[in-house]
Amino acid sequence: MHEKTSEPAVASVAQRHRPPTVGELAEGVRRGDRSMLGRAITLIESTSARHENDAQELLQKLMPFTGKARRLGITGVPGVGKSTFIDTLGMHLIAGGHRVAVLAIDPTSSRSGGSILGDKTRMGRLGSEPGAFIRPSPSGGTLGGVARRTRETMLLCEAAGFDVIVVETVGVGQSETALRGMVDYFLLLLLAGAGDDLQGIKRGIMEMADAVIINKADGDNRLKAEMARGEQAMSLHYMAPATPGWTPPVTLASGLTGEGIQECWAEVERFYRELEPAGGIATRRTEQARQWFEDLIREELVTRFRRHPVVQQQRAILEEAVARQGLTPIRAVRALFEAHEAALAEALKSAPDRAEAGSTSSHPSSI
Ligand SMILES: Nc1nc2c(ncn2[C@@H]2O[C@H](COP(=O)(O)OP(=O)(O)OP(=O)(O)O)[C@@H](O)[C@H]2O)c(=O)[nH]1
Ligand SMILES: [Mg+2]
Repeated sequence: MHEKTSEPAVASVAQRHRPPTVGELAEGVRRGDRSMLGRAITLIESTSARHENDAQELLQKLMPFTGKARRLGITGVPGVGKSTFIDTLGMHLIAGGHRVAVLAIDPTSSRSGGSILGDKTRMGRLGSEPGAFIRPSPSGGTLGGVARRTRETMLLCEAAGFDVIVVETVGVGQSETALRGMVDYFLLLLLAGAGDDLQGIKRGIMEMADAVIINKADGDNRLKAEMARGEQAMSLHYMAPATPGWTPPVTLASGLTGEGIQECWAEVERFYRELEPAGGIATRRTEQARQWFEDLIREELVTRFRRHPVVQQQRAILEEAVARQGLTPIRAVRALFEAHEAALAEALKSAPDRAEAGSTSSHPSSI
């Protein structure tokens, strides 16, 4: 008797203290449980190699439930009003019955104050909506790493039933190129009268945009914004469109007053309406997945190569030879690869199963 009553209590205590299994996480995400989604993202973001298998198993389980969201990217220089814009757009979408997830790519972790705090305060309204989910990117890490986790986080959010994913990034470096590679529709926010150079907006970023929005078109800024619209439309006119068959609209908006936000969303809807039937979105996503695969191969190759003990040892010697003994870098690189290949061949001979020495899985505790 006594044992029977105490057993469930023990089990529930144990359950409370152990982390959820991959299966439980997958189930929780599918239910749209935001706290389970948060934990799932934390697992994906973990840089510890021992979490990697679980993270990938979780993703694999959830893959069939991904792909149904509208994927939007928003970029623009710091302070252009991205977060405020997303807050207002998000509220508009929630009112229309959508579920919105907002993510951020921020490889510039050293920015004082960090955009994490800023985004918390500037997406205040959206942040307290049950139909919304806001997740800043982890600070630090390489752009490739941050972008990879953002991409995987996006998939988790889709599996959790969010039907609009908005990713924000600061348009000052390479992060907007990474973002372009993971969204369907790419929005560039500009300020009127700041001058293209001042805004740090390069022609390359303009060329990636599916829509250009002159933001903060309120109060005294309105007239200037009208003029800027004409100028931007003119410069876009001479560029190849980012999406074949789609002419990027240039519109005015204010995240503060909400003016132009509805029109902006109407353009997004028109984009899908026009492109989806002809397979334009599917083609873009297939190409993005191919590119992602390609990027991961490159990343994995570099990581494995650099981590190999023979490479590490030989590299130091060869570096010295290049610096002090006039060895040409090309010959040094060849010597390094030959040493690596010889080590792999040797390992294969002595233990065929462990020929992958230096790989993530065979050295789980090495990072
Ligand atoms: N007048 C006006 N001010 C705005 C508007 N949108 C944002 N602001 C102000 O501009 C400042 C920056 O806004 P954010 O939304 O944080 O800009 P952001 O582009 O997300 O900034 P970072 O994340 O730091 O790159 C804040 O002081 C906002 O109150 C707008 O539509 N009109
Ligand atoms: Mg912001």
